Amino acid sequence: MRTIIFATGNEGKMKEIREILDGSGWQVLSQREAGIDCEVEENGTSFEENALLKAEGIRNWCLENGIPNFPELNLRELAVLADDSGLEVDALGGEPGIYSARYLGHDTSYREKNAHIMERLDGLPKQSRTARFVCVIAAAFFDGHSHLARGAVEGYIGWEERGENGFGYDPIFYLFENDRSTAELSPEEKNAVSHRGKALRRMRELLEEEYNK
Ligand code: ITT
Repeated sequence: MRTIIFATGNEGKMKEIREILDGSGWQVLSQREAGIDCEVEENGTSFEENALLKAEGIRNWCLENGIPNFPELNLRELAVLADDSGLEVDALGGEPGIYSARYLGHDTSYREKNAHIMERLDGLPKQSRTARFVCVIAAAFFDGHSHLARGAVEGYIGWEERGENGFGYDPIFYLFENDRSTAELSPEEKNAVSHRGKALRRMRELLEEEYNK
């Protein structure tokens, strides 16, 4: 069976990744399940650069240390994937963008981050509150090559937090089609339209081509 190790420490992302790859027939391991104790510095200047830094950083760590909890895995049958994603708010010049996780500091709660973004948009009408979620997935293989896939979903920043699903900025990110926040969507509804769903479905096609070569 093909195995994918997902290089993320974010449980919200990991849950969605499993839902979207469900039925692929691939074994999907989180970095923690694989026993990989390595944190990669995200010092790139784009989602693409950071996704590649994470995937290649973990791939390189595995080349040196193996896969601690799965020593029997054949590295040639393995890909390391990483997701770099974030929220771009047009009225804020694209902020927080690649700094979404670090916005106002890593330890600041999303309740505060979300409140701060809504405060900065105070007084702006709906058409000036446009924003998008962006996700870039990188896949790093053990022979040194890699693939990238990008997905985005357009929406606007609402006036209040709504919904209990999802994570991070979901409660303030609303879709134009139905004026619902992505935290109000069921997991299936969010994955069908989301940046991560789009990027990961594209990456799944790339991996299938790769494996059928
Ligand atoms: P890893 O690097 O370990 O994967 P991270 O949370 O640091 O985890 P990123 O650097 O890619 O990941 O930061 C992405 C941030 O963007 C994330 O923490 C959320 O704040 C936000 N974000 C991304 N996708 C989101 C989504 O689907 N819903 C809500 N917020 C999202």
